[in-house]
Amino acid sequence: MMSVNLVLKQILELSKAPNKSLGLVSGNQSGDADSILSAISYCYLNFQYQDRESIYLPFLNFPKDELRLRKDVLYVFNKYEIDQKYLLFSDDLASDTIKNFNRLILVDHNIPQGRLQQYIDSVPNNQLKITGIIDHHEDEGYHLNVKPRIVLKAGSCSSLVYDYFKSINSKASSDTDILKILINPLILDTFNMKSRVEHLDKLMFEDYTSIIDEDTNIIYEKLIEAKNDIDGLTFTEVLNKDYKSFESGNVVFGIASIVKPFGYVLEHFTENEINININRFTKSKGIEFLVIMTAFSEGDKFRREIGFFNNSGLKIEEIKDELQLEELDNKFDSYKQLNLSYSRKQIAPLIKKKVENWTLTEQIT
Ligand SMILES: [Mn+2]
Repeated sequence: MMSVNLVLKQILELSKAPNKSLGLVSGNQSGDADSILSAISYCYLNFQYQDRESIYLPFLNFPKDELRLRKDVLYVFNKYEIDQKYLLFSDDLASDTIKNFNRLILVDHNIPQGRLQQYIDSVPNNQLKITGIIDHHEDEGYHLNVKPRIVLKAGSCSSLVYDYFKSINSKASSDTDILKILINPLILDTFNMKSRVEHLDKLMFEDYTSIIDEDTNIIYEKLIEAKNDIDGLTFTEVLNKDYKSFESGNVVFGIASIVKPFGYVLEHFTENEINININRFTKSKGIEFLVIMTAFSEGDKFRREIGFFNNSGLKIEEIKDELQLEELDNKFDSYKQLNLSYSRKQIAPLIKKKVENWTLTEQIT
């Protein structure tokens, strides 16, 4: 067993002792590799290099049975023998265990999201207070006095987590076991250090590769292969794999990111199947409309597409030029997105601005 798993096990056991000061480290609701591995790394690094008295458990903000959709994360878990039984999931919010936690660190987002947010808003007298934030998304400007509060541009949030602990205790930088895990979200999020790479990511990459004796091209290939594997998933599972909802004024909408082009989706699922599942999905998520973004490679070219579903009122014309949209030849309201620099991080705020003044009447018509 690798030491990361041993530490996770030990942390979970310690959390059951009475009178412990307990904290959760939560990744964002999409629950991608960056979120999950940043949360795990935070808990591990805190225990090993900062403070054994305050116990932090990794919290994955989605139901446990949806972990199987993240095949890249499962690949890392298998490779380094990380056992999911030492992690908490959104299902645990309903249990008594969570009631004993009073501190919440957000990684890979800076305001609570999804089920965790619902828990905080709806459970009376819950003691969970946000005490720290480490994130690389747009700063929403809340919880300004928490410590740490690191919201910086970086290709991967995991770089910020590692850098934070390294600055507290330089011994962290010779911990091969955690570095082997941290290199995965970094090379996934930066497409093997080819895109969205910031200065800090470069420094972290140097640290990792100075002690990891593995070809990073091969690590990347294996991760992408696992991540892009959607065989055996239903269309709803494909949507759930990397999904986020956003709120703006009266409107809640969702954006699902998928790793295959619309052409592939239409080869694998019938039009009817897609329509029925999208209707169910939008109802179950309580959203007004759904945006599906696709990102994939064609030969050595990176491509993006975007589609709008149940978009009662969102005017594509208003965003068409900025995103450089070109209509795709299928029955859906879907486009090639020639402006490749816009990922979900930029598109969500753009759509939020367009829908923030919607009134109820406009939503209905
Ligand atoms: Mn991230």
